[in-house]
Amino acid sequence: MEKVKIAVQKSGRLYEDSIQLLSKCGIKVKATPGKLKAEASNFPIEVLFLRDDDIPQYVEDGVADIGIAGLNLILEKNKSVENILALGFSKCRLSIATPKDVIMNIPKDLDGKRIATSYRNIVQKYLDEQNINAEIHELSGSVEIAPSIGLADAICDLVSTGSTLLTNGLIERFTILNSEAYLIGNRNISFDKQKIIERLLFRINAVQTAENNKYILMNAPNDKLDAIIEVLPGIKSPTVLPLAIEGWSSLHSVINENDFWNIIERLKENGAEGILVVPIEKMIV
Ligand code: PRT
Ligand code: ZN
Repeated sequence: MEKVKIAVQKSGRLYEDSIQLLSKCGIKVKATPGKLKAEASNFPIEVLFLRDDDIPQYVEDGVADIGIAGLNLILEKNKSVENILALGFSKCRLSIATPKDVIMNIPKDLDGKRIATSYRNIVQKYLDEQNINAEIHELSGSVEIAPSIGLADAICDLVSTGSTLLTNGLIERFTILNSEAYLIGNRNISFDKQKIIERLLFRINAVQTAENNKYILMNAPNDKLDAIIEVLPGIKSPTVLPLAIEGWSSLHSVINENDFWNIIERLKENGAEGILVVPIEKMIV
């Protein structure tokens, strides 16, 4: 039977979450250290372990059918691949930063400046869009030290906690891209492989939906039920079950992570008691 080849970073910031995603989808992959390939034992997929920089090219060429890489890298490499799905991990931003004595209030202040970066293409596109004339110095690493050694006035690099900028005396000025890991795919996938990828996407979707939702249970006096049901969304509507005590019910529902605290507060105000919140492992709607 045909197998889908998925390219995953072999070590680094994307590795753990990529493998964990497959595992949450019930796909068992036994990675042996130093080995380039691993086959899943219970799903028609083969994992190729590569440097993240090579993943877009391998997917374009069809050496891998799909792959996981950061949006920053995908856009910088600018290969002909399909961006299938945002995966929600390895979140970071690509930002312009400068030492504090450089005046930098609006992007146009970059005019005439030298910018050190490993993201030449993304930065050039940004400069063109903003009609800014600046010089790009391409560096493959340690971009954050460029201003202190006099190589550049500004840098454009990935930021997550901001501590690297802080230790190097740099201030984050403008974000030019918000990035996260994406699933990318080759543009000419056979019908059989497409079917396998659809099965994988179905599972990823169930995992993602579950992570964005919580199962909630609570008790309430029957005369408060209407008000509480008003607050609870649920997939269709909340489940209401009678408690052993006369005049009380138990309500079960699913709520979204985003309005979680709002809903809890309103439930309490409306007379809910003994509220339990439980993580959901998979959710198929
Ligand atoms: O060996 P290989 O080429 O495969 O790996 P790599 O060293 O090129 O990549 P890796 O593992 O460092 O990063 C892989 C991907 O993780 C990146 O392409 C991003 O999509 C994502 N990511 C998320 C990050 C960060 N957060 C991040 N903070 N990549 C790099 N950084 C670096 C940044 O460049 C800077 O040096 O961390 C520093 C800043 O971090 P803070 O926390 O101090 O702000
Ligand atoms: Zn890399």
